[in-house]
Amino acid sequence: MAVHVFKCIDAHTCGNPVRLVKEGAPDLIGQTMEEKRQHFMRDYDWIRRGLMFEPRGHDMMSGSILYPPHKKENDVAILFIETSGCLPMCGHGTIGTMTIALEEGLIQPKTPGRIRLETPAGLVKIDYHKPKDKVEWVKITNVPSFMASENLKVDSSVLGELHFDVAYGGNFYAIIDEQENFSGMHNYSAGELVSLSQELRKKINTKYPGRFVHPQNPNINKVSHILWTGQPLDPSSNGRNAVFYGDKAIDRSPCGTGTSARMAQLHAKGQLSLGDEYIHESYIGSTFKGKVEQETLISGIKGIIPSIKGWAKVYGRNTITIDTEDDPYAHGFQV
Ligand code: PYC
Repeated sequence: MAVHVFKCIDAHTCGNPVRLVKEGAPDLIGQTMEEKRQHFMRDYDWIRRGLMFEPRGHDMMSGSILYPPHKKENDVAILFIETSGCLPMCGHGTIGTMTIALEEGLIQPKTPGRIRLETPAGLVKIDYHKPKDKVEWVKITNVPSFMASENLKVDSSVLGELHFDVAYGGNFYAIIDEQENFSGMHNYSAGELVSLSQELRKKINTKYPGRFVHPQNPNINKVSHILWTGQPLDPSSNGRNAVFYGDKAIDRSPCGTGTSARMAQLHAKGQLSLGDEYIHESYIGSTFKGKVEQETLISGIKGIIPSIKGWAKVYGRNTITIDTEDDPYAHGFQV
């Protein structure tokens, strides 16, 4: 078959896109969502590229596919498909997908107001508020998050030497705080941060090979995102960030896994305690409310269970075709 049809519902979470593929996705083999993620990446990555990259998507596009849960006590499982690949976990993607699924009646949670969601990174518990037909907010209780390495150094050909920490919040983040050679993300355009990040991510993974490996999932084994911090627009927020992901994207949302990594970093440095809230602003000023829900150990490493609360708006329905015989850009492109 040459013409593949995908029925999608589009939304944005605090400004960042989420395209849920409702029909047309492949059946996957695996006993867990991580095994299914591996199967998708091996055999069906063209679907991700076709739906996320230009001409059907764009540099910031991000999406998801829902699957039945693997354990009977859970409600649903999710695969993230993004310009950056199939992320183990995506916070804005989860908030957007749960909002779409609830508003469109695609899932019927066993306990109204709660969802047990299987992600490739592990079980994520969701609370949501849907007073009528619209979901007002979604709160994710995320996977265990932890500081992986502190005070590392990398040379930027533009900024000079930079100090950074690496923390995990569902993906590994190099967190670059304000310092002598970096005056904060609020002083840089998104384009500047993208080109700085492209160089730094490569250099960090080359300089520290094998250093950032999840203790329970060796498939998660490199810095995939750069989180630049800066001064919030609203003085009542606790921080602001620009998260670089994929090859060219700066998250328009405050980034769920990035906020989790940021809270784990601040907790490890003694700057955030159990029960503390953390209001995190995005590059465009939208906010997530984070909280340190629990202190925990991940294979002996001290960490936290963070939660992230945010909102999403559904805005479109798309029937997208990918004609793999007739369309030279069936599998998308990046410039
Ligand atoms: O919200 O976790 C997130 C995320 C990751 C990449 C883009 N957004």
